[in-house]
Amino acid sequence: MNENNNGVNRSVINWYPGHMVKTKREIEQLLNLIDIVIEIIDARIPISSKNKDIDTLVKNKPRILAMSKIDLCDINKTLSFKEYYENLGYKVITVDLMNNKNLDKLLKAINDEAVILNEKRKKKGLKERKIRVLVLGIPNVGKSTLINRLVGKKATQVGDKPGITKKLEWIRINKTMELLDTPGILWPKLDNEEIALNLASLSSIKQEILDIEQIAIHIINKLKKLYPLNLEKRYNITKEEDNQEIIAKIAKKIGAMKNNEIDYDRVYLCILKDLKEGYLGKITMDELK
Ligand SMILES: Nc1nc2c(ncn2[C@@H]2O[C@H](COP(=O)(O)OP(=O)(O)OP(=O)(O)O)[C@@H](O)[C@H]2O)c(=O)[nH]1
Ligand SMILES: [Mg+2]
Repeated sequence: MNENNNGVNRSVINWYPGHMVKTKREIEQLLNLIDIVIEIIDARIPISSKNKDIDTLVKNKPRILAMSKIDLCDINKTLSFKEYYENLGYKVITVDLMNNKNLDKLLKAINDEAVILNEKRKKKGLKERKIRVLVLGIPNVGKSTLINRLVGKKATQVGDKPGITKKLEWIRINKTMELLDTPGILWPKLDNEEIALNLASLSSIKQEILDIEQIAIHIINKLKKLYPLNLEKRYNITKEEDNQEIIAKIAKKIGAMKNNEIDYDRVYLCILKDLKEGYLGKITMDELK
């Protein structure tokens, strides 16, 4: 069993799905229609889920950085990351899209931009028009969920796996606002193993791209380092135990045994599910240096 994260096969994660290339090209072509960009990152991995290519893509359009899933993150760390991004010049809003938390702040920020836009139009003698908002981010961060929340019904498909949204789609929110939903986009080379494993741990890349054992061990190692008490609480194991022992204990606890042998895949899947669904506590996997 691999106890560290060095075993990720670089050639496997050196990948770039064709639809992401297409999406980026289509966004570039539409950019002059856009008034404001909402970039969404996952508050549990605020560094790993930030696609730096988006800076180049959206140039100097007004931008809001939304940190999603704050119902699942370590909120004190999230506040430090919020400050970190604010110091870099971003307007940051943290949101919980399950409980509609801070959606009002997001709406206000968009409306403020709409006022500026229409004042400029008025001065030029032009009629008021709807503000056009581009929603961007890596897969599975909640772009479509955000749009559904703002529109107040299921206007676009969502799901807990990457790649649910397949094409660009305009959605009218109300008389004054339209949002463009987009497929998640990543960068061409996932060459940072830590980041790749974080993304796989939280389903922003397909789990199958990496080895499930490595993802599960990565999660255990993270918890040992950052949240040992959560590990103890969920599985009754301590950070001193080695990973082989830990896997065996979890297997026993959840009954993942086949002919007296550990059903490893079931254990690994259980660890991933527990992390994603919050049974391992409210966690933030990235650290501020
Ligand atoms: N707990 C929690 N879950 C969320 C939140 N926002 C989104 N989700 C869940 O995250 C999953 C992904 O949401 P989507 O809206 O489909 O994500 P997306 O960014 O559109 O993903 P792609 O279309 O694949 O790029 C869904 O299962 C949502 O229910 C949130 O704030 N909190
Ligand atoms: Mg989507």
